[in-house]
Amino acid sequence: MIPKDHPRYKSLIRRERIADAALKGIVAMEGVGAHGRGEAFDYLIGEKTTDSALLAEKTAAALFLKAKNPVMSVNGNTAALAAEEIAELQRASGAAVEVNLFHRTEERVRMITELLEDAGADVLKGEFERLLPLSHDRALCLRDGIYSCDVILVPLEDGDRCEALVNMGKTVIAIDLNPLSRTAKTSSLPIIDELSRALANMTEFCKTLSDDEAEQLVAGYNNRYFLESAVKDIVENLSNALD
Ligand code: PTJ
Repeated sequence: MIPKDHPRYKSLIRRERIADAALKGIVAMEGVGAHGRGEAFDYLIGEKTTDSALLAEKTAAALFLKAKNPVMSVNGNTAALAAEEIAELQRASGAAVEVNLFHRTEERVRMITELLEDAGADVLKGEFERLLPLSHDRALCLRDGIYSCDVILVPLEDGDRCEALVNMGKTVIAIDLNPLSRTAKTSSLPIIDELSRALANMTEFCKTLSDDEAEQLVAGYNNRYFLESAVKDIVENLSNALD
């Protein structure tokens, strides 16, 4: 039992969720390691949403609102940590939700779909086809979902598919605490923030952004700015860490 007054309560709850979901097989064992890397970067960034990450989240909301076919791609870690936040963002943005896994088994797809549906999300179903130019199972997707979307949110992604999706002409929004990852670097818009914080902020912006504001944000964003700002924030945070 983690006491609510523990200074790192939220982080410990997230770790507990990942551990429980790994025991059930929802999170891949490799996902436990991926979570640890995320935790380390969150520590470096100060376990808070930076100003530039907030701007990235606002821009991501604008991209969702302006998209024709926005999709959220959900893996095991994302479902375990933020099924409710995914459902809320879906309600606020109208984006579709599709399960896409690196360590894919039909059993995991079923469990993750169930977890998302229990949280209130509407999950796309149908015949998964090998439609993405990749040699692993992340290639499997739905023709009317990820394959035909124009804007896609990829939380906690691996670099390969991110690059493939960008090469297919899609606008790819990544959520990844590591600004040095290939995913963050190759995405159209990197959100360098913790998953549940990022999703909650995107939902708020989807509810409040005006059409004009959304149009302006979509017209003028720059991947490099968000990467550089995150690295600067980490350096600054580290240089004050022992004060
Ligand atoms: O469920 P599956 O089978 O699709 O597998 C999912 C994992 C996460 C195992 C798979 O996509 C993977 O191996 O991912 P990577 O290449 O380890 O990348 C995950 C990235 O997410 C890393 O750069 C982490 O720093 C980052 N990350 C981890 N937890 C969080 C995070 N970023 C934001 N919020 C987090 N909570």
